[in-house]
Amino acid sequence: MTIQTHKRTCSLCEATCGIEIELNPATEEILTIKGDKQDPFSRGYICPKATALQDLHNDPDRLRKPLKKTADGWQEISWTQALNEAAAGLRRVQHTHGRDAVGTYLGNPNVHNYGNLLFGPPLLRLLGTRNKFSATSVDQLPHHMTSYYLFGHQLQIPIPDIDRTDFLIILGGNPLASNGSLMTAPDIKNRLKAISARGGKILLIDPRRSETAAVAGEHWFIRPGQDVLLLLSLLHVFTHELSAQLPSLPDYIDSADLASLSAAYAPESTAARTGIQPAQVRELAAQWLAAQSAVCYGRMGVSVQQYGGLCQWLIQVLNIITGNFDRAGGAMFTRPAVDIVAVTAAQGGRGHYDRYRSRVRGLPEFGGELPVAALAEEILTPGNGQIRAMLTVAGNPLLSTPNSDQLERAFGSLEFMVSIDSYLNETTRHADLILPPASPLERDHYDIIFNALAVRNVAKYSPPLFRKPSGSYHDWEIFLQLAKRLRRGGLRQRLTDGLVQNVMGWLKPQGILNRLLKSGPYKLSLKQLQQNPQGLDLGELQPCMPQRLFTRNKRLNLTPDVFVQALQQATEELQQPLATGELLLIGRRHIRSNNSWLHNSRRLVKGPQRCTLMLNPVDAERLGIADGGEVQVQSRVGRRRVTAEITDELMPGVVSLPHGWGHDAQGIRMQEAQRVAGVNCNALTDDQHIDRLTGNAALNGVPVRVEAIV
Ligand SMILES: Nc1nc2c(c(=O)[nH]1)N[C@H]1C(S)=C(S)[C@@H](COP(=O)(O)OP(=O)(O)OC[C@H]3O[C@@H](n4cnc5c(=O)[nH]c(N)nc54)[C@H](O)[C@@H]3O)O[C@H]1N2
Ligand SMILES: Nc1nc2c(c(=O)[nH]1)N[C@H]1C(S)=C(S)[C@@H](COP(=O)(O)OP(=O)(O)OC[C@H]3O[C@@H](n4cnc5c(=O)[nH]c(N)nc54)[C@H](O)[C@@H]3O)O[C@H]1N2
Ligand code: SF4
Ligand SMILES: [Mo]
Repeated sequence: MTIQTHKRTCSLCEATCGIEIELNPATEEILTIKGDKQDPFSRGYICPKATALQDLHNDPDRLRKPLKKTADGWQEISWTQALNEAAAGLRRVQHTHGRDAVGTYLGNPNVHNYGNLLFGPPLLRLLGTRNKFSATSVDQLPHHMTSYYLFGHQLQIPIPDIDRTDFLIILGGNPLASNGSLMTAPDIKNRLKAISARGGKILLIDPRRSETAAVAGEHWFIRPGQDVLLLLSLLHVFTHELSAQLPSLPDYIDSADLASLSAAYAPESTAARTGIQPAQVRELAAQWLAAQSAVCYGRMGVSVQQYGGLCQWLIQVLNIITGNFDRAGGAMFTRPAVDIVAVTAAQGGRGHYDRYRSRVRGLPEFGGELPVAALAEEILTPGNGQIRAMLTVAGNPLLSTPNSDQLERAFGSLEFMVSIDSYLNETTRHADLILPPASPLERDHYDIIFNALAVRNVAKYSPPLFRKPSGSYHDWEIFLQLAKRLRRGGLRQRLTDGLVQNVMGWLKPQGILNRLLKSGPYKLSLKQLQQNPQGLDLGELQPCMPQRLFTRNKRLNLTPDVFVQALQQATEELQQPLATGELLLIGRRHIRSNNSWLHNSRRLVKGPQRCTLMLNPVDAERLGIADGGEVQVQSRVGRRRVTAEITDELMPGVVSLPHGWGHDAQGIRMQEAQRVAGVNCNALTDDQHIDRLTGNAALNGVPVRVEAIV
């Protein structure tokens, strides 16, 4: 048997590992999936999820044909019928109730699919609705807002230069499980170990002593949702006690009075809420300044909480005032081969905030999207602009966004819904039509976004492994087909849209990618990348300031009004003592799971049930809960039964449940996931518990009551 080897990038998470797939070309059977040792970035590393690419491809539950919901259940229909009916249904709702009557949700995998990134926006523009939602507002929205206001572009996100830093401070990230986020860094474990090996240090601050604690030299517990106070106390110590030691700021940076902003937050005044002692805060500040280089990195734990926006802003303020901005070992920017920041800046995509608000709760838009915590109420509340139809693409908001029981009611009440997805799952079961794209191994791959978030400048192109079956469509082709049917406006508008779509359809994603590469900073071409299937290393991150500031006045203002005002508004709340006796729910990720959609792979879900409620022995004893016992968890909005797992990994007063589980809905078609089921933790998270500044959901730090079930 001849064996064929195919090099590719794993598209499942942000780490972008190089893989080598061995297959029998005659039967198209995949024999092995291994790490590609020649990939200069991932150096042979992969995690157990990489093999799931094969499971996804072969999964009998993966949809191959469009499905239509009928009185007799789901029926396979032709693509022509499916596309016609999908477009007609969306158009009908918009015609009757106005453009905003169609809502859209774009899920996480869109960002891992460059065809979707390139062809999605024109489709959304055609729909012309303000009710656009995405996974951004259960995730990294505070980073975009910080980058927009500090650096002038929502995508100009500072990356911790972990390969060169001497001191890494991690707040609320668990890269050993997640493989890193907004920090594309394959083989993260060895990259982190290298910090200690060269005499550097890692401090992890997290309510859970997570997997990452094992490679960090030090771990401190912090009470969920209180990071903003720790950051303000650090700012206080720097500006009130160590100001003489702070380096002077470069000319292009404007800084208002940071000392007065943090005046009320001496470490003594915040310790009771954070659980971190004043001496620890001072020690951290001193070490931060003493380190040759240092960088603070905050991720899901601090982004997706009540003060996520303030946290991400303060983290960058601290990186900047300690002299660790735009320099080796600090917070730096990439210069990717497809310079997405520059390209979108030229097209007016720097971002914007609060140009309009959501209809019911008045939450601000960011970059043309509304916070997804407001989605259900926009569907359920009657009135002008009410959402009556949905289009979801590569998303499972019923498992991923807060207060899912309410969202379930909302989706159940829609007049029409279309989902572009490979599975009949918790969300798509509400659709009238499910349009499934070809398999991930049947398309080519380039990481437009994650190359821009990586700890080195890299570029790699993967051709498709398999030819897609005739008559099937990639997502981008589905978008084009829908767009063709949705074109409207005057004759001129229709002609322009038609022309754009024809050119795009003719170029295909590859053609557009080639042009983007050629116009990028390294003047690469698709051909060059094809000649280097293992990927190209384009070097370490380079200083680029102030040239790469996208602010209008080309200056970096450390204290934009929006943040200062949000801090002032939070003052009273931040100075109140905490409610006692309350348990706070936080999330958790596992290396063998990926958000809501890899649970149909047996090899990933096998073993003991991982969807457990972790709690500390002290709380377990107080509540009479036994390890492995059943408990009821209740929040303001929902209630679920789950198995308890007692562990001192968790800080007392904190409980943790992973998200993405709860595959027990009626009528879904994911055999393996249904067998494992688990519990939907977002039935407990609260759509009203948000970061008021950004509108991001606060999925961490949700107050819950836990009782043993006897
Ligand atoms: N409580 C709690 N909730 C959370 C989080 C948390 O930490 N705690 N994390 C949040 C975060 S960070 C995120 S990003 C979201 C993720 O939540 P979502 O945005 O809902 O994304 P996924 O759960 O990854 O759902 C992916 C869906 O896309 C489909 N899919 C996969 N690949 C493709 C493709 O190429 N094309 C198409 N058309 N479909 C595809 C899958 O079948 C699946 O239905 O969850 C959020 N929810
Ligand atoms: N295996 C796997 N990998 C993934 C994913 C996955 O589902 N599975 N999802 C991918 C996605 S979409 C994303 S966005 C990334 C996320 O990447 P990470 O942010 O690294 O992921 P989490 O594991 O959610 O880490 C959040 C950490 O914050 C802690 N935490 C919770 N609340 C607080 C708090 O209030 N303060 C502080 N300081 N810490 C807190 C939690 O205990 C947890 O350790 O992972 C990506 N990679
Ligand atoms: S860490 Fe795992 S899931 Fe993520 S890209 Fe690498 S192999 Fe794929
Ligand atoms: Mo995410």
